[in-house]
Amino acid sequence: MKFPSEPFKIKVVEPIRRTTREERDRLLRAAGYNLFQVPAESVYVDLLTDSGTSAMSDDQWAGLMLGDESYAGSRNYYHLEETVRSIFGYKHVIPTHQGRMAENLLFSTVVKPGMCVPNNIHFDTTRANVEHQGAQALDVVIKEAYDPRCELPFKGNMDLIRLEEVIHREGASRIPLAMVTITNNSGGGQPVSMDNIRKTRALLNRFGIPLFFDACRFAENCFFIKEREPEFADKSILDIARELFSYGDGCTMSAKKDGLVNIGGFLSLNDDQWAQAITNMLILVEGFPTYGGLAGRDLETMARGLREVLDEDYLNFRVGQVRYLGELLDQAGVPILKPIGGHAVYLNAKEFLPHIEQAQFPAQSLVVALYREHGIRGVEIGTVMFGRRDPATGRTIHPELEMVRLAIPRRVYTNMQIAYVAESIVDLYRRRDMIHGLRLTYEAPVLRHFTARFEELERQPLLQRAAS
Ligand code: P71
Repeated sequence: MKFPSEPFKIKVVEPIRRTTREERDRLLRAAGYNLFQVPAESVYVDLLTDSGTSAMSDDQWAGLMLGDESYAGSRNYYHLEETVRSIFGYKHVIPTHQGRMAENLLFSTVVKPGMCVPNNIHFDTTRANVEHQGAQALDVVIKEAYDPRCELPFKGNMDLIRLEEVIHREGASRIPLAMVTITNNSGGGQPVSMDNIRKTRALLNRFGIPLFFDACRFAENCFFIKEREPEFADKSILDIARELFSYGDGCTMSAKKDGLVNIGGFLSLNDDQWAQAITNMLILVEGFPTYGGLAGRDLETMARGLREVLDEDYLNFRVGQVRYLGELLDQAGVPILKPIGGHAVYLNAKEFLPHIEQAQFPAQSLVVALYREHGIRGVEIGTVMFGRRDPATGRTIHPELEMVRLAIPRRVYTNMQIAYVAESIVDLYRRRDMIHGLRLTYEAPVLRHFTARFEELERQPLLQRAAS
């Protein structure tokens, strides 16, 4: 397989520091073995998230100086509005400071208690914002999405049979909208096919239910459509995006991903009444409609980023770099979620550390070991993030997938640094027997992963464990 090299050269550099193992061990103890509590300056390669961590282009930085900081009617807003309309095609463009505010505004306007919102898989902020309205967030992705070994080209697809069942069961009047997350972050950054989107639209049309996209990684999804759906092989990413969004009634967007900016988002939709109610709420909580919680310069970098992200050389490199990391690991026998997603490689911690049972947090243990041994920070997507306590028994219900996500920031690390990451993980895999489980010592009542604290368990000899 051939991997694309970087379609850019580096004009500004940000030094990063290498630390010693002793230093990292000390930092881990102080952080209660929670990587969210470790200072970023002590991380060598930071793969915690691809959100808000992109490197902007010289054109975007030049755009910063053209920020029009007028309270009302900033020219940068008009530029953003025109750009969003030309790609997404919806009538109203409502800027927000990031994605979750777009979700909050949309759901607080149209979702009422007792309703439900289906999605392929809700991202945690989307789920939390739906539930905050007293409604139910339902995941209706195809069942193969939960099998890390199953290789399907569009593992983010909606399960249309289950979606129809949900509509019959709940009643269309209780479903104010359905969502599709592109790409499907919680399911491994997997794309949704145009075919599946067309069919989802047709199904929802029969019941008069609007369709919204959670569009954070839309360009990466469109790249996969071009690569994997023959009908689109000769189409531009822009044309694919236009067709995809034409099947929806609106979208929420965290521009911190495919907007190639460090902060920003928007909500875009066709419905005049919804837009008016949302705008009224926006003024109350976020800001005037031509800046939505951002500076004029931020709007300008977002407009420019949205154009840049459609560039095929960029996307080929971007998706190729993630694939490069995945393939290096796969070739060395490291268990990863397949196929390799658009923005991250996901390590399958259950298979990586079969000697650590799920109650002892194998994915978190792996995140800790990766940082201590090699200065690399990933994020746990497993029992710490998604484990739920059964209110009846007080016992933890473990999620099906127990993973470590290595999210690659856009245009930030060179392929040599990616090779370093692969080498480090292969080294860790060879020495995996030395990794211990963890014990939870503190958890907050909601979103516990950010502040949880742990202690390391003493290693139990394998024989003793087998006997116990
Ligand atoms: C990611 C994030 C950022 C994040 C958020 C919460 C905890 C840890 C990391 C954010 C998303 C997303 C999707 C599909 C909406 C948001 C919210 N992802 N939808 O993956 O992936 O956007 O952060 O701008 O509010 O690390 P926001």
